[in-house]
Amino acid sequence: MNTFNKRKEALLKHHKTLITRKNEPEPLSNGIFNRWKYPILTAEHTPVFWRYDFTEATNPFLMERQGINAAFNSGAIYWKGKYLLAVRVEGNDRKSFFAIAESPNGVDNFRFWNYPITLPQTEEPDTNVYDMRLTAHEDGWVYGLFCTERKDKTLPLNTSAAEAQCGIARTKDFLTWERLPDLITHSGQQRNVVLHPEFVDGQYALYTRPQDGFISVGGGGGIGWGLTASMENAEVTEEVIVDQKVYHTIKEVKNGQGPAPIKTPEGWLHLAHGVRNTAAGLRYVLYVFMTDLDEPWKMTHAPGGHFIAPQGEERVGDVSNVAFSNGWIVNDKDEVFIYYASSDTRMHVATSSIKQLLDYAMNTPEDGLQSAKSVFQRNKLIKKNLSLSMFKDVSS
Ligand code: M1P
Repeated sequence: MNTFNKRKEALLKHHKTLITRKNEPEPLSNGIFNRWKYPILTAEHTPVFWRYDFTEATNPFLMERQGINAAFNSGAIYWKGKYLLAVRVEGNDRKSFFAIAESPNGVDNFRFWNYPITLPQTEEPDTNVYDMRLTAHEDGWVYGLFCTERKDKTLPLNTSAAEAQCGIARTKDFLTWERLPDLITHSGQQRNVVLHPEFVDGQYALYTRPQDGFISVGGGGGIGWGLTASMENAEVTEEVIVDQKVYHTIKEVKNGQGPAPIKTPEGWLHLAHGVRNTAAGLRYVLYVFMTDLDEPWKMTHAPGGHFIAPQGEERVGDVSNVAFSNGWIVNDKDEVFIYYASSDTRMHVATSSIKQLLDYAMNTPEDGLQSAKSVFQRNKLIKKNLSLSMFKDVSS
């Protein structure tokens, strides 16, 4: 067998082994969610025919002609009994695009559809697109809201100056997408915009993230809320802040809504990311909060601290120390599949249930904002536990 054929066989075998690998829950959970052992998607999970030219005459060394760098921040939806992710796939050229990967059980065997999503352009082409949030809206469409990034033309000499806005597309089959005009808001830039699944006062409702600059939210920030009469020419004229950034918390620098919230009998359950600064750079963690069923812009529960933080190998990647989520799924058994990416590199899943998440959201103490209050909260727990017979041998 020649080198080309040997390499071909090895590549196909490796890929098949990877994408069919059975996943398993980590043996010990924190009772809130179960992490699963293997990343569910990586760059290596993308089809080999996206990366290699398999014609020997044009690629005698069987080189990877168009490499993929990462597969991360994925929108998610439960669709006709399948778990679908709208994955942010990033090529070696640093351009992201969206591709659908589907799994029969939500935890392994994710397969990319043959072609990535061909996203129609507006009059002003996107330089880069990423982080699609999928919302099955009660109007009958599935909307994909994402960040569209373009060069900041006001700073022509600064080759890093960019502008982020919210791009909007919609579909009924995930194959054909209708592109709508970008969202207009009266904030400088927007990222992490998410469509609420229901009409509110007869209007579409959006979670926003007003920001002054491309990376820094500046004096703005927080998870905002605004209404628009139509998604065909979406415009939010007024944003109120649902959840603001707060000094010396996990969301001190900025925060952003994760996926669309889940409706529960107790209120809307939200997943979000919070960012703080450290000597080693920014640290992104996930947190949970709840808002009122009738007034989803009003916070009702705010469990303190992080819900998921990057751990172990998750801590390292292209942008290290990042946990980010823009997709979760509730199936017909009220099981919740939390899809999160680590360090802008790969996708993971953690599983939970509506009951567990509500218990967590409603019974975790809020951030007391002071060390002394944290000690007070912890002492309450310790005292309660030490009154149990199981701890009778613990010396004081
Ligand atoms: O690199 C970490 C994340 O940074 C951005 O999130 P935010 O706008 O909240 O800072 C996004 O670019 C996101 O894709 C990325 O994971």
